[in-house]
Amino acid sequence: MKIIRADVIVTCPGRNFVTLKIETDEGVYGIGDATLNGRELAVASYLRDHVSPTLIGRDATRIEDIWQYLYKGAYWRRGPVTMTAIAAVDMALWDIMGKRAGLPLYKLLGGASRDAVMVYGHATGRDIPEALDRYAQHIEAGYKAVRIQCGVPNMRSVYGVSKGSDKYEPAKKGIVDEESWSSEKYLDFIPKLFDAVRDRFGFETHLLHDVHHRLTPIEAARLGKSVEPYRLFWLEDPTPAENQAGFRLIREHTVTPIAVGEVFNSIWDCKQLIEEQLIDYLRATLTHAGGITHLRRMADFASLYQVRTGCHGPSDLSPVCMGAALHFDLWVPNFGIQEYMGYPEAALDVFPHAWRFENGMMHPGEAPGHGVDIDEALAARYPYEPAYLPVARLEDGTLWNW
Ligand code: CS2
Ligand code: MG
Repeated sequence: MKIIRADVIVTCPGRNFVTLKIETDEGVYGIGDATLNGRELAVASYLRDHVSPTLIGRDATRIEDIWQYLYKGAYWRRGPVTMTAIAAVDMALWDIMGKRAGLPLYKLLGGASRDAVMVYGHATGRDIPEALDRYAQHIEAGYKAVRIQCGVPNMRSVYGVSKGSDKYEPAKKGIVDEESWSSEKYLDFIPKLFDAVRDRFGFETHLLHDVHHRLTPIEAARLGKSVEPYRLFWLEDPTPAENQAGFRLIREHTVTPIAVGEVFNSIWDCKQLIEEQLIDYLRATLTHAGGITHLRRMADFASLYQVRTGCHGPSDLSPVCMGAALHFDLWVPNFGIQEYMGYPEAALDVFPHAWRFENGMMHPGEAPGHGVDIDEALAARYPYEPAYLPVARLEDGTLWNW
């Protein structure tokens, strides 16, 4: 089964997505997500100019060999652009393999380890009352787990909170927004938010929160300790993880579970965090961590240390990634939870999909491959629109972690 084409489709149905479509001489094709929020065209070029030409004529069933070729053959290993491009190829090849075998992807991986996949949604509010109302809406929709993010008094803007009533979308079209940040104001406020959640809703639902890289290790330790009474499912990205050893300080002070890894793109980004059990959930997902072939190695390594998966799943990873990730989630033995933020209607139209949401759980469906397709004619009606993630500055103007 030879690869005869490998084309990149860039489309913007509500937001930008990059998709790789690989076609074979047996008429079977597969697609993979190559979306890197704010740097979409870098991955599109990496694929078009450097990867696709090397795929033509290769055996599409040699998934592992192609992965090794693209990883080692590039010489310049790792990094988000490279690993997102490799992930798109990998996802497309697994999709082809499933279609060729007439099997859903999860069966190729080893079959279902559970009946369905628990997901968490995003409740956001400009203040506590609004955030609690959104939390209530998620409970009514059947979610068993909800992430809550809230505006902080006397801070102009905060991660995870839309300025209007529309769904939160971090990338702003045409500009790099500048947000201001105060760790002091945040640290004083957040325990009040969780107290309000538990006071109104009790402990029936899993409560999650994303710090989004904003604290120093000792501040993260302080926050984790201060919120222990609220029994979070996880505190996410409490501090930037380049210094994996920094998480020892957090672990010394708190039993609040820690989730890290949406920005990771290889096992090397988290090897120490896992083997020293400095985290509880690994947030890496298929699109930015080298696809099925690499993420399952990361998950297997994590399982040795009782670290569970918690795949990243915002609206800036395409429905293709969501579909493939749900197959991965259904199979992976050390599953934790899957993020599901939902998509603009236009995106769901461009990407017909077999996955379904019901009562707080999702299932990838039984379609061969990953069960997601792309309507290329419809995709062409949504041209790319330059959009960038914000930056954050401390109130004195210091450039900070967004
Ligand atoms: C966030 C992401 O979902 C999350 O946990 O950290 O929404 C992140 O801000 C975006 O993926 C950045 O593009
Ligand atoms: Mg996050």
